[in-house]
Amino acid sequence: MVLTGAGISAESGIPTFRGPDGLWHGRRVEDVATAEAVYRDRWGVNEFFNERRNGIEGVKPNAAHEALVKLESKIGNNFILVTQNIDPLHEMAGSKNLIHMHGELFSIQCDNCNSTYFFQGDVKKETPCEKCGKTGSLRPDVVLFGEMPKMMDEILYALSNCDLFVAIGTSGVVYPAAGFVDVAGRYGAHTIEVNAADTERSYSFAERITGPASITVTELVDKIIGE
Ligand code: BV8
Repeated sequence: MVLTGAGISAESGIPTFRGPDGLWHGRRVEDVATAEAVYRDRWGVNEFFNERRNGIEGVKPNAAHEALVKLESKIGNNFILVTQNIDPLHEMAGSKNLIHMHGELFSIQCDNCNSTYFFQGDVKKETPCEKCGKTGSLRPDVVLFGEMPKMMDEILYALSNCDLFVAIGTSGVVYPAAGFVDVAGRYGAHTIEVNAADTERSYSFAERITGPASITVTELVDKIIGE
């Protein structure tokens, strides 16, 4: 099982959350990434995600995304990829068995009819829901602080059954994802942290590989498939 965070997309040009050019710098998390913020300032939240949707124009997967596709093609359904990222780089690279536990940037949710659907461009107050036609009820289909991550049953099943758990490019500060290493380890998996730096959870991993993901993930995959 592989868990990825913003660090795997950094070399594709997408800013991470907690780095110097962090996405949340200059913006209070409480203002843009919480369930409560949607009720208090729906259009501020939509504006934040409009900017991110537009900022992703022309961004491409990097060697780390491609290495994970190579691993999946070698080991088939013994591979599962869970990402905290809402960018589409894993699927653009060709990953198949993929869970976006924090949702997807190009998916929109209507709080009037509860539908979710693919959406590009800006969500505005006057943008009608494609399904029910109502305006003023759209928000990103993204898991904000205080909201339930997606597909937790499938994730916990994979954690309790995997032999190898690899966390790539995540700072280990956001739960429940930051606690996955504990679950996998308790069920006997070997755990590897791949990151450019130390993290809050580094001490929990059996093995650590330090360096940029485009190099470290490529090398790790070649080692796993014996190339
Ligand atoms: C929930 C939306 C209940 C999408 C995000 C007190 C204690 C513990 C927990 C809590 C607490 N109070 C509240 C909580 C729960 C809370 C939480 O964890 N708060 C934290 C901050 C204390 N969590 C929640 O609310 C979650 N929901 O708990 O519901 C529940 C629990 C269990 C089961 C069911 C229900 C919801 C969390 C989701 C929040 N949504 N974002 C979006 O905006 O994209 S979180 C946001 O942070 C992103 O999703 C992101 O994925 C996530 C983590 O960030 P990272 O991906 O790790 O990115 P970051 O910038 O932090 O780090 C980048 C890393 O990459 C660094 O380590 C860097 O060194 C490395 N790197 C950089 N460049 C490279 C590199 N590595 C390799 N190569 C490179 N080139």
